[in-house]
Amino acid sequence: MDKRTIAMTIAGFDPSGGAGILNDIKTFESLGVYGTAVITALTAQNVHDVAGLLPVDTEFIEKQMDTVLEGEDIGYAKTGMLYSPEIVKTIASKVQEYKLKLVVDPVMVAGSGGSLSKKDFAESLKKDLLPLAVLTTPNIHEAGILSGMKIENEEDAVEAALEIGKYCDKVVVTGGHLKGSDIFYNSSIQVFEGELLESDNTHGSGCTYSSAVTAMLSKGWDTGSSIKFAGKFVKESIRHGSRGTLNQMWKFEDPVQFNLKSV
Ligand code: PXL
Repeated sequence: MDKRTIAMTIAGFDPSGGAGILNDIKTFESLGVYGTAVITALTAQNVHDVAGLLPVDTEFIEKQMDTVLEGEDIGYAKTGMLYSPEIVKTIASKVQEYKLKLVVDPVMVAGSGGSLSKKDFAESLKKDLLPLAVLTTPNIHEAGILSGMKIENEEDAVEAALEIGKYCDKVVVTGGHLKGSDIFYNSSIQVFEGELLESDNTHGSGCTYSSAVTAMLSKGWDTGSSIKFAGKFVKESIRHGSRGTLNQMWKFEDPVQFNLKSV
């Protein structure tokens, strides 16, 4: 049997299991990708509240990356919660050192509304990390902050994607908070129509989305197909979930078949 593709998530730890690194690993695993995980911060939280946050010191983040990357051949990595400009800069230097192909999920706030980032974080992402990334996956709140624009409809989301596209090669503004369509910028704009689900079951949906895109890219899919697939995958995991997108994911009989059938 061929060895499975290995990907890396660089993100925060949500002990309630719904978001962050645990979500990323479950998503990778369910799509047949072996996940490695570098932790940037511990949090104490549940779906209602972020009660505590403890960033990992940057030297120890470097040590985690060096130790894993010296031993494994890893092409794609994704970032989630990076918390501070110092952590952003640390990751940027390691991405260059190891020539990682990077997907940036610009996490700033938890689904519960609790902050997961420090002052000046968005500026640092734009300056230091987005220029190194192959793709960034903001929701409309994150796209609003990164673009400095107010996003109220799909036309606004297109403008924001174009603005963020000045910093990052490819951008997808995810549609979960608009009418459900994903706005993809890749030198020109494409709109991937989606349906909007009414659900409280969305804790971790951004993590599931960005991890699913990263998993498919690391399996060799092109970016357009990977984001179309991730859109469908996240909707199914919201539909089938409870208390978070991934709780029921293991009910999919055959994730590999799911992925072939659904794109
Ligand atoms: O969904 C964004 C997110 C990312 N990373 C961590 C989180 C959350 C949301 O709660 O806790 C660690």
